Amino acid sequence: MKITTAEFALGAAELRQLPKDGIREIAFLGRSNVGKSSLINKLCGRKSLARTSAEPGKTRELNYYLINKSFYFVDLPGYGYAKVPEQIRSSWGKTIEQYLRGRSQLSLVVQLMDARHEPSELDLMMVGWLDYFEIPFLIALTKADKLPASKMPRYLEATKQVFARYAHCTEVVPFSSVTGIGKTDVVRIIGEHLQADAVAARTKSKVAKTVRV
Ligand SMILES: Nc1nc2c(ncn2[C@@H]2O[C@H](COP(=O)(O)OP(=O)(O)OP(=O)(O)O)[C@@H](O)[C@H]2O)c(=O)[nH]1
Ligand SMILES: [Mg+2]
Repeated sequence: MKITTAEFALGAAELRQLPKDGIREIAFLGRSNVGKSSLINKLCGRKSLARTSAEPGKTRELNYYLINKSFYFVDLPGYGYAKVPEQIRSSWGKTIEQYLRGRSQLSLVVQLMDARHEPSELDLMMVGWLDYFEIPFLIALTKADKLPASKMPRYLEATKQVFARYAHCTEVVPFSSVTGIGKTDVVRIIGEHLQADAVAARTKSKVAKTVRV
């Protein structure tokens, strides 16, 4: 798959504002400032499609981008930003949880983690939760440009081992929105998921027709 077009579609503060068009979605999840918006921009080859900032907590809505006029990228609000008041934090949590659990058109979650640090407790909670609810996810290790290249192979091996126990973790990919490392892999994996979903949907509709006859 190649990403040829990307356009902002809408920003939703509440779930009732989400699109009702049934188009497939790829959601980007991770703590505040981990690089979600930068990763979306890099995948789309655009500098400022998704707003990025050195100040954490920038993305506060679920921001939808229509890709190739056929599926959405959903930039989710980051979690774990301490300066956000507790009340808002818990309502964000609820919104994200409801979105992830209830969104039938969700095809894949791209879970971002900082390549320089061990996964945080919140990261591991999130991943365990995705796995429990059988939501397929890909792990993108962001800011990989800040990790010395000589350390990368061993680090990647160790990280893959940590996540091997999650049945719904498809792959672990180092990523950098500065150098573009990992871009081809992430786009390929997303394309494969969308393809598999399309095949599953066709099979389902054939079965439904057969049953009806
Ligand atoms: N060196 C380096 N910096 C990065 C990379 N990705 C993001 N950054 C920087 O990290 C900061 C946060 O990036 P964002 O893309 O805004 O992060 P976010 O996850 O969308 O943050 P929130 O919207 O607050 O949840 C910015 O200063 C980016 O320039 C990367 O791959 N390498
Ligand atoms: Mg953002």
